[in-house]
Amino acid sequence: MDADYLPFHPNPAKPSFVAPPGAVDAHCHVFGPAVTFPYAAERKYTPCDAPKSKLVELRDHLGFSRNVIVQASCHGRNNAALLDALVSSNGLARGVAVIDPDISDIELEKMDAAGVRAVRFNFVKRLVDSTPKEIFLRIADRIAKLGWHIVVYFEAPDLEELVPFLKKLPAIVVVDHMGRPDVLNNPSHPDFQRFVKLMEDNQNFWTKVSCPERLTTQGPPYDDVIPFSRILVEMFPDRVLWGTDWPHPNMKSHVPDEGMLVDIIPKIAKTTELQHKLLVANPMRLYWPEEIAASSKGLLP
Ligand code: 0GY
Repeated sequence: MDADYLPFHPNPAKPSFVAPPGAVDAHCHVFGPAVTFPYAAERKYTPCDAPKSKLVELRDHLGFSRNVIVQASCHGRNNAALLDALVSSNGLARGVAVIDPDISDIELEKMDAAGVRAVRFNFVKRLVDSTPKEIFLRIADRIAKLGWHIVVYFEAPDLEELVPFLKKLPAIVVVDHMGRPDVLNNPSHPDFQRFVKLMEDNQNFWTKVSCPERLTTQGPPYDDVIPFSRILVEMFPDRVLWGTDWPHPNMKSHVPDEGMLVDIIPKIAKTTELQHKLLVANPMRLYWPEEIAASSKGLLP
């Protein structure tokens, strides 16, 4: 089965930036392999196989420790590849699943035991057919007792319409890729300012300062995206996450080098304190809170 976009980088650079110990890549995917985990019939693109073994190789190569693996639209609501990657991760990966509101309690508990900690609501029209908001609200209800959070993916022009719905969500809400600003506009543009205001007014909103490779219009090294990421890191230092977005589904303009993506981190988080929050403290609080609790009681080194 041929992928309909570029493959991931075969040989990414070793980054110059040394990530702090325990750094988390908080947005990445596993795809297939299709022979074991076939792609969804309703998918809008066919990805390149990107199995868990390759993700672990990349994590180690970049000097990171953990991954948050996000269910992508090409696997639909079948989370089998994600769950397989989580259970074989030795506790070093947590997951974001895509579920149906009628999923059984047993299924949900199995996902929780495997390491799922969130569900994803995808509003990007080129990726998914639209889901009625009532369905998303029912899903939010189903996950409440597990203490999971909600990851949302939308594009900047759609935010205005989504705000009333997003504000109803009774959990932490993590917005993928800074709400996908149009970086041809200045950060003072009303679309980006609407997103900043949402973060300012609602303490339960977090965001991933990720995906410069998708948002850029200039190409590597993505200098046109950096001001947007830096503003969010500096305004909301305790509510930002960072991820590679490996293996970069739907990239058609160029093949991102994850080593270069890591080297952008010190440009968007300028101090070691900001870097530690972005890469360690924040993702640990959201995805491995039990480890923080154990280490504060002296149960872990
Ligand atoms: C990403 C971005 C994309 C794809 C998906 O679920 C998906 O298929 O999220 C995209 O094409 O922008 O975060 O992987």
